[in-house]
Amino acid sequence: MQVPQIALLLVQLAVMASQALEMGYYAATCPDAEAIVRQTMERQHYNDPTLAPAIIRMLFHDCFVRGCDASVMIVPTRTRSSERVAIPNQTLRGFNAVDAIKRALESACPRTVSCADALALMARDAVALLGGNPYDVPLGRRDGLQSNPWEVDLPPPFARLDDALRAFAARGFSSEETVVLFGAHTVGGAHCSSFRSRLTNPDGIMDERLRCDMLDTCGAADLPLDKDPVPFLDPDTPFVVDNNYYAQLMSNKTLLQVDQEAATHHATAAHVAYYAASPDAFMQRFSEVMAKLSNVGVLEGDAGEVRKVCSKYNTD
Ligand code: HEM
Ligand SMILES: *[C@@H]1O[C@H](CO)[C@@H](O)[C@H](O)[C@H]1NC(C)=O
Ligand SMILES: CC(=O)N[C@H]1CO[C@H](CO)[C@@H](O)[C@@H]1O
Repeated sequence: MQVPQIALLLVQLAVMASQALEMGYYAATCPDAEAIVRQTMERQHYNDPTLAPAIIRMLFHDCFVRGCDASVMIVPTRTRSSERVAIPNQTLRGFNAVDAIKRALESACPRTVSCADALALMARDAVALLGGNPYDVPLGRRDGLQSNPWEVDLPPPFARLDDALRAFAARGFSSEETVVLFGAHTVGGAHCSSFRSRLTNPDGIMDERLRCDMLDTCGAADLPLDKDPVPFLDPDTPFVVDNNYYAQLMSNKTLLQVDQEAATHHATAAHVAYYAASPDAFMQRFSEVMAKLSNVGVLEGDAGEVRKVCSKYNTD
């Protein structure tokens, strides 16, 4: 190879490297970024323990649609719709916490830390605040310039597991990794609307005692979202990342239909049984797969922008 070609190759490699997510990405431009996120998350967590689960879910909804680019945060305007108009968004929470953290980041280092990086860090801190294992989050994500309701193709709670597994495979997740991510349902709650049909039309699987309890809590009739009760997904330890979820699946005591199917499906049953029996393995894999989730389809380098306010593009 001729010298100029080698030089060109080296330049290309350097460009590629500079565009990959990296640890310490803000070391020079915003050295306190991670500490600011962590401290704000801690403060908010002590006021409202339901925030951390909501942030973990927000990361999932962001990363599965157009990649982890903060597209989930855009508020629709009169002239432009956004992902937040789509059905699954309607139970997302935690946007105020994102705004508060972004304000703190902006006052320390204006126009530097992307909303996508802020959410990835918030989710990591949420996992730790709920007792999960810490994990590294390489940074350098950019915020997207698109957010379209018609692109929100998240599986619904009554999806067939095969369809859900396909949706996860399309983003690079194996069946095992999908089972591990489902373990996030060891924290937080679900509106009755996401499982009421299992109460009123018994599927013969849901534990009868749980079904009767939930029928008491939820009622048989549909309610508007703001009136609909939100039982915990894991009522024993709703704010602890642990492997309880898998034992609940195996004893038919889980709320969401798609989760329940994982206990018996040929591609997932063995993983469910393994994680039900192996708490340490679950804790470790959960953090690893959350880290992987945080990197799905990220924008890097000069792509997109660094939003000033997470709910709006910098220019309309
Ligand atoms: C097939 C895949 C999935 C389906 C169908 C699904 C569905 C749901 C539904 C219906 C709820 C209740 C929302 C509400 O009514 O407020 C929920 C809650 C939740 N989901 Fe999932 N989910 C899936 C995968 C995931 C993944 C991969 C994660 C994260 C890694 C996740 C994290 C959460 C968390 C933490 C909550 C509790 C949220 C809160 O307390 O506000 N879910 N999910
Ligand atoms: C769960 O439900 C299935 C299907 O009805 C049944 O075969 C199984 O025995 C149940 N398991 C437990 C632990 O109740
Ligand atoms: C949390 C959130 O932004 N929810 C929105 C989801 O979409 C509906 C319908 O457009 C809005 O009314 C909600 O505000």
